[in-house]
Amino acid sequence: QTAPSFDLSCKTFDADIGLREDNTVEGLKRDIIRHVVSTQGNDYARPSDYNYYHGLALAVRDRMIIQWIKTQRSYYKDKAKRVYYLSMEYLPGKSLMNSLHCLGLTETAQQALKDFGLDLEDVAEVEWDAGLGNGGLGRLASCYLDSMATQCISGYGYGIRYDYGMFHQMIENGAQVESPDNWTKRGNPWEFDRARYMKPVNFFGHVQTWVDDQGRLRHSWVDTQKVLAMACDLLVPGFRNGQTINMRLWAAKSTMDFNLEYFNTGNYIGALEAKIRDETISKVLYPSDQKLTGKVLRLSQQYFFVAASLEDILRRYKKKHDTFDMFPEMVVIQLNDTHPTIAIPELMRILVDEELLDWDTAWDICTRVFAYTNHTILPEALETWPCSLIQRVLPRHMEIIYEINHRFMQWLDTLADGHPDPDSRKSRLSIIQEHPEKSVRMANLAIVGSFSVNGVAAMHTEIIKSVVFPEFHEVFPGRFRNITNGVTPRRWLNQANPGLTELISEKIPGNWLCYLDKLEQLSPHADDPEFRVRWRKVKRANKELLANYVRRKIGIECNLDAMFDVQVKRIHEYKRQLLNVLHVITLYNRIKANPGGEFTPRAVFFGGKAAPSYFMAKLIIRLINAVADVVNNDADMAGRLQVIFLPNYCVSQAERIIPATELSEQISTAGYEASGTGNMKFALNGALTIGTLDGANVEMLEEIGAENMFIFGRTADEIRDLRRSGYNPWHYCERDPELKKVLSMISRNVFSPRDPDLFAPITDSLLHNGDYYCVLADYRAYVDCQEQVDLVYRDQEEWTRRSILNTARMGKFSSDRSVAEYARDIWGVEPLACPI
Ligand code: IMP
Ligand code: B1N
Repeated sequence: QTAPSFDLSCKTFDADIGLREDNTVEGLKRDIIRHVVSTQGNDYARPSDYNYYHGLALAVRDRMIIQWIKTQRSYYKDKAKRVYYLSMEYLPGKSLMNSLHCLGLTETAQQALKDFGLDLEDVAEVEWDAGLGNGGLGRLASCYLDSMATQCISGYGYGIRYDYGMFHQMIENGAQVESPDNWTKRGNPWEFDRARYMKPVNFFGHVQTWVDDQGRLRHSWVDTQKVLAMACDLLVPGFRNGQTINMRLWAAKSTMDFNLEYFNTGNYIGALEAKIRDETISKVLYPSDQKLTGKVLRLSQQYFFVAASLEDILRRYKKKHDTFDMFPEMVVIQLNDTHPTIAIPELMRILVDEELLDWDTAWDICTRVFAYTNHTILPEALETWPCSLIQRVLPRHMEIIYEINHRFMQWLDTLADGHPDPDSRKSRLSIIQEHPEKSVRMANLAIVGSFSVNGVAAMHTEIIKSVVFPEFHEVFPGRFRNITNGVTPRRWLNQANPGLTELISEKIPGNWLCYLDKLEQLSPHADDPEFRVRWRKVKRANKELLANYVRRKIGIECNLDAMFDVQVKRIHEYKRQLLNVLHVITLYNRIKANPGGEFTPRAVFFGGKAAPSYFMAKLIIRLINAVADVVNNDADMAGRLQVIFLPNYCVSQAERIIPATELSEQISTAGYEASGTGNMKFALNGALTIGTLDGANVEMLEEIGAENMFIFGRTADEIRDLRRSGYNPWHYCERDPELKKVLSMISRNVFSPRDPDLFAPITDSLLHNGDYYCVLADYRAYVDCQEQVDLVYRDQEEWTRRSILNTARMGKFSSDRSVAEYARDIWGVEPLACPI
């Protein structure tokens, strides 16, 4: 191996900060070796890929921290308004390649590792995904941080540094098995622990009311139990713009370490037990997406990160301000769903109890600082917390919530809008719900306490305004708005699909990755047969890469000539993986019935995790694998139909799957998928979509055009009408022999020969329990639409033409556009002047 050489001639010196950056291959090599040897204590003659990964990551971080310092300083110099994004979840995935791309160091790193006899791709593979989120909501937060950094918006992400992220999924005998994701067990080179930012967070205790010597009524929260919040900073680089913003995650640390008394009383073991209990707060991410139960630990997590973040936000503000007059001009806090809503009473508590502002002034400040994003209308996902629970864990907050509600109810009384039944309206809008258990409705609290409420796609926002919160929309006109979600093209095109990026760059000059509307310039090339050939070649190469991965991971050989038909996302009844399975069985039956016939070959991929306690979702995984077993082992299917369940769907796996996909399945029951963001990633990478008129599919249709998408099924209104008029799934089954056959095969244990009735809960839910998500009602439309897909796929020229047009028309769905809309319409911030 090459010994590092020391070429001093190419150093740049940053006088301002006094740090040196050496971005030559030799400079990077020297830093890698330094970190492999000095930081990690290895003999650099025998390090592993992991050691090199770690060394390179630290060398990259060295460079990012310089940008970070400059960026943070510039906020102070420019007196920038700060945007705080509060989210319980983030899904950054792997950081190495993204950081290299952002810093413009990819080729340098490639060469540096090559000189050490290593391949950058292999080394990058070693990194463990940071999976601190469940799915779309967490990944959206990460895309938004990327766009804030890239567009020079003075943003910060705040969240929780879970020790265990999203569980690792394995499939054993067709069933999901979870194992803990100890993502930092080998260390995390990307983070800085800020042991000096240890903030105590209070829990339990009680409220003392007293009158101070100026005659003011005061409230003190006393006899609390304290847990310390330690800041861990993860750097988020912008794309080649010299900016790096901060994601600050809080880790719980016990105060016991600092409290010698506990040990001196002789209860050494007891004291350590208490320490472990305190530190469980940031131990693990709740793995249930969209269904929450009133668990003390979950509420504690929410308050823990909110309290620490708010204290940090106030500390930063107070550096430059003596009063709170300017607070709403300098600070805006975006609540990522209701999970951080306890921030509203917490800010009131600080302003009223600690800063001694009067209630009205404090409330005025609060309601000019908070903005709330709603991500779901599923009733089971709308958070409520029993008052008794809040009373116990956060007694002062419970009082404040009652006071907020009391004043809100009084304010409703002042509305002279001639409402026919103002009392029943009050009970619907109340922050407190009385039945079945007295509870706090977090969405109501978030709406009342924010100046802006936004949905995440046009259709979702309309549903919020007209179906879920119509009366709030009436009493707060102008508070509701839409910001359609987006995805970062840096990760989801440049990083995930270098082949396609290169091809696009040949046709579109300049920095189109940061101005994604420019993709429109591809449109004319859709008619160029030569370009189409090259477009297809890229897709084929990506399919090969995915096929190699599948072979490595699960030993299945994919048919490269088959259409790669993909549904990867959380397993949920409303997302209707079942509908897809019913189609697969239908294809199976058609091929069996006509073994000599001509069929468009398909490889149907599924991937996604089920919440560990979600029985139906786990059973759907078993059904997919059971069907795969039958299909993949039937000689008649060879070269025609394959079913592949890819275990452990996560961000880095998505980066492999999406570029290889030809058909993207976005088939949720209309009205239930708030937006979807996977839908955008697929179309951006040239997949054609089969989908319902749901979430952002509707806006994709507007951009891409109906002739270039496969839209089927009932609309949200039609679903509502169908239910209202008494939907009977039986009729659909009885009237449709193909459907009937598919369902009876499941019932007759064709897919569960050794486990009779295994799938009875599925057929029961479809046939006997009302088929809530209308799978059977949309079956025929879906199967017919899939026939259209097959036909078009046989015409590869036409398919490719549409594929190019899909990519060309996805410009709107860059998270840069979303973030620019948040900045303009909600945050009231302008992008800072970028240094580069
Ligand atoms: P914070 O904003 O206090 O969290 O500090 C983040 C970083 O910003 C610090 O590590 C400094 O690099 C920089 N910084 C903090 N305070 C100031 C200031 O008053 N002027 C300029 N830069 C600052
Ligand atoms: O948020 C995404 C949307 O694109 C998806 O359509 C939506 O389903 C998703 C509780 C959630 N909504 N709600 C959640 C996640 C975790 C949790 O504990 C709810 N996730 C979504 C981004 O807007």
